[in-house]
Amino acid sequence: MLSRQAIIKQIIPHLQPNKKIGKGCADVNIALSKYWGKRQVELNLPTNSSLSVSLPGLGTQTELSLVAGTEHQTWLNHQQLDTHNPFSQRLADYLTPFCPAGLVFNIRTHNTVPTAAGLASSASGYAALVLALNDLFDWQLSDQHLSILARIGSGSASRSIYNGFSIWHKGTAENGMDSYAEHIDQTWPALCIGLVKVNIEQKPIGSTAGMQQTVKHCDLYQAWPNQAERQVQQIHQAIQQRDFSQLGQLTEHNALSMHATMLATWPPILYWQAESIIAMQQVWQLRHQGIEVYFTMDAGPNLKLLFLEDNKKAVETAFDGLEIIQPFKKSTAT
Ligand code: 2P0
Repeated sequence: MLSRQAIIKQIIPHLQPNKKIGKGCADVNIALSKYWGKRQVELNLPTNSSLSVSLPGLGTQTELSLVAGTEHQTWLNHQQLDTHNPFSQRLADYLTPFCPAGLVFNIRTHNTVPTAAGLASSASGYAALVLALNDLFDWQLSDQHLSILARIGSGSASRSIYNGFSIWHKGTAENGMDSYAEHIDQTWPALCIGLVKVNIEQKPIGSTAGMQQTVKHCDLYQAWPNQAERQVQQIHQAIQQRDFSQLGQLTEHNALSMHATMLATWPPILYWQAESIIAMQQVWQLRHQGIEVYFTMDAGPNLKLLFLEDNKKAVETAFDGLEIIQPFKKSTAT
């Protein structure tokens, strides 16, 4: 099996910094067709391709520098983290192969993702980190290579190298060199994403462990990779044709199918809360009334709604305190 270190060595040309501080920033992304399951854990190689849209303004900004020392130093949102903190340890493990001998990284990272929004910051976090490394060392890597390095940090980060829509090809190679995301050259100014914040408490199980459990202990999981692969293609087509009904239906079906595999694993995994189900029923009720709105959900209880600008008022009225983002419109805040 190939190690992370071996792959990183293949991609990066050298370890001589070109400047004092390297900077990177990246947005979070919402998968419209989800990544759920790894065929190889060390390199985060997925069992299926996935497709996402990024949320401008919600993400991570990271600055990196090299200093003399023995342990990397991490600041998250202006607070220095203990080196034993799980966040700093995961970061340190990731960064070690990029570190010239005798030096350590000073990492200052700032999340602009409101924690209450239930959005995964590992996607924007590892993408911003890779962009900061590329800047610090002036490697001038291709987008594909940047995406591979981000994927090794966190699978969904492979998609956060880009703005807008992106597709992460699962690839088949053992070394994962064909498992990277690519930008989809399409915009959709009327597309709205609404963030329904149900609960911000700790998840019952992290997504990395949740995926592993589902792959190992769920008979229904066998059907998932084929369905996901098909839906990635169908969603891509719906985006190209600006067919919102297709996009919404496929996205909601994809999310519910992923959650069905979690429920059918043992012990079961359920990220939903009672309020999540109430929100789903509200969505279905709105559709019944002729307002086209769909939802998707990730490894948490919050819903992300999809609708078009024409229905913004109606959806806002139905969901109190909804945060709305229009990924392809210049001014996204509402
Ligand atoms: C996704 N999720 O496609 C799916 C849908 C959650 C549900 O990617 O282990 O943090 O770091 O590769 O990327 C969350 O998992 O997992 C995720 P790792 P990651 O967005």
